Amino acid sequence: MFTRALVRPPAQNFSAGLTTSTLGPPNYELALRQHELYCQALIQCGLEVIRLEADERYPDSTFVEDTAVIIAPNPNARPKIMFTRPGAASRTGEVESIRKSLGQFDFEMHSIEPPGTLDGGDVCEADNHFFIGISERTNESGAKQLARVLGAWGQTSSFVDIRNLERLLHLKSGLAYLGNQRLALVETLANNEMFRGYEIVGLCPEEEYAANCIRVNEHLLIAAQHPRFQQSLTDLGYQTVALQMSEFQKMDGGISCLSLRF
Ligand code: CIR
Repeated sequence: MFTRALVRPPAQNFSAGLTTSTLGPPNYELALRQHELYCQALIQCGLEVIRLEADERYPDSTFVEDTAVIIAPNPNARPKIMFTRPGAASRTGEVESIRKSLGQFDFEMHSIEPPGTLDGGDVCEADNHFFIGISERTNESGAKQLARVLGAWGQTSSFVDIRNLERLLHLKSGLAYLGNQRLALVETLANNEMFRGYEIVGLCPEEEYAANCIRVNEHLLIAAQHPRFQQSLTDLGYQTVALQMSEFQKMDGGISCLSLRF
């Protein structure tokens, strides 16, 4: 069960962030509205939402997920946090203010050290197992550092190399854990041996963007306008909350990237 989420609204210079998308520049006002609705959805899921100030020094700083990996294996254990070292040079400075904000909580804290790089978007927790993407942003050193710490915490992990899968910025651009040994997967990942043993909810190519969804307690937050995926989830009994994400999609961001949940 999650009880809190940390978020940061987009800054006015949001459109100056990194992107590979060809959807055009985001509309700042609309991005703010979509962000607010995202926060409301988290509240609806029972979370306290901790809102940081927008930070113009870092146009991508609304994507807070990339700065940390939070692990709370069981409600009685002290939660743990691995601060990342984001793989894009323009984003490395984002970690410091997140570290400060989370300093108020009683976390056991670790950090990825050079030469390691790791983005939180490459880390998918599936109960006690973690899939760690090796990507353009997360290198082997970063992945190994996280795996080592996870091992010490009694968690297992495996690496998924996505460097040759062009359309995936991060592992979680194409993969989500839905609970109950079930994964949402885009086609390019669906046949990967790594995911054998899981029940797979596949996404058709036109709806790939929706693979980035999050289970928040009893709800599943998904990107709106992906009817086939939403219907599959409803048929499986999930309570979905569909959110407009168009302005974040233009900057390569998805549902998971906009919060750190713990
Ligand atoms: C970036 O390229 O870093 C941002 N424009 C998007 C980051 C999205 N984050 C995520 O998927 N976890």
